[in-house]
Amino acid sequence: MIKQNLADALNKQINAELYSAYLYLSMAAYCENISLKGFAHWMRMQTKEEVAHAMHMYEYLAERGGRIMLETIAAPPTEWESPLDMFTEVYAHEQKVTGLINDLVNLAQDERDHALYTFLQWYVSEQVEEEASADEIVQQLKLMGQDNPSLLFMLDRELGQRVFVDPFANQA
Ligand code: OFO
Repeated sequence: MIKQNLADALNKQINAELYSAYLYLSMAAYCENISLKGFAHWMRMQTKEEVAHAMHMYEYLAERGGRIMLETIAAPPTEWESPLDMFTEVYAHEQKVTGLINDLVNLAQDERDHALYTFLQWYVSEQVEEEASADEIVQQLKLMGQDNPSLLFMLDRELGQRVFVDPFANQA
């Protein structure tokens, strides 16, 4: 059975992953409103991914005999100045989540919970990808500059192609 302080920390992270889902869904809604349907699609796929991250932790905590405690999910912001402003926030948010995952890994190590430590390694690698994909889009938007509707339209089409692949599909 998992120690109580580790169960508490995992519950907090489940909440953080669900907040990420809520934040990205709010960003999707903003993009719908400014007619960037491809950006909105990308954000909805990201929302699904965050829910998958939360559910994977939920299932793990249940498997380890921990009590799952769902708490209030904070309200996300609803407006951004531009797609660049929004993706800059995505990047900053993912850096913050990386910090939270690293804190969890440190705690698992301190408590000598090797199973949890191993479980968390997937999230450590995932955060590298999460940061890289957000940063790539920030850089594209910066290169494009302000007031370049045709390039923005092209990026919107590209982001609209994103396909959600359940990262845990092959796990029971
Ligand atoms: Fe769950 O990786 Fe983003 O927040």
